[in-house]
Amino acid sequence: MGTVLSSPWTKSKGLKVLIVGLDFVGKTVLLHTLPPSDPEAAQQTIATKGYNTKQVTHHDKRFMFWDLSGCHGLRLHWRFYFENAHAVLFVVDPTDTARIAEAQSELARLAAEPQLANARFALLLHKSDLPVDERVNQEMSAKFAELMGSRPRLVEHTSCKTEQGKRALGRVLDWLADDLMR
Ligand SMILES: Nc1nc2c(ncn2[C@@H]2O[C@H](COP(=O)(O)OP(=O)(O)O)[C@@H](O)[C@H]2O)c(=O)[nH]1
Ligand SMILES: [Mg+2]
Repeated sequence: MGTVLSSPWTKSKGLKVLIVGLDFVGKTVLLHTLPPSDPEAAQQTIATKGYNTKQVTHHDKRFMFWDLSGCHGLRLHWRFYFENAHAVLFVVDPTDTARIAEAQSELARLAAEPQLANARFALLLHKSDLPVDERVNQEMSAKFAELMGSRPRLVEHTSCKTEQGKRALGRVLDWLADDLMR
């Protein structure tokens, strides 16, 4: 942890936070919704082929968010971004029930990744504005808890379309910033 916080890269760009998950779960829209939000960019997302970044300052703490492509063939490239990652936001679309098992297996891969052993993980049950089978959320959260063990973790029901969902996104930023104040 000390090495991540004190690295020259972190000092110049802000703490590195990865936004990952399957494709089409809403990662890029979420990135553009982080403050200062860019509603126009959030409306025009196309499938991400590489990555998008955004610098965010929250409670005087600087972060660099990396939205990595979730397309199947590109998920193996996530590992090129693991180094010095302070946190991982794992985004799930719980309405996409056919791909929950696939999401869980990607999450398991990340949880077992030695380079992310010191990273804190948040599970974002996204698109919370849509009707969802609460059992899917519960199953995903239980799997997340099991994979994380004693690691610091957070679960939030986020959405880019409702104030409630955006407040949940704000709590994710609080959680990231609070960790640094200790
Ligand atoms: N209902 C709903 N749709 C969303 C939300 N966030 C993103 N989307 C939609 O999900 C789709 C995929 O979004 P995108 O950000 O490109 O997904 P990515 O592939 O994970 O980067 C788009 O049609 C978005 O408008 C949300 O909070 N609620
Ligand atoms: Mg994208």
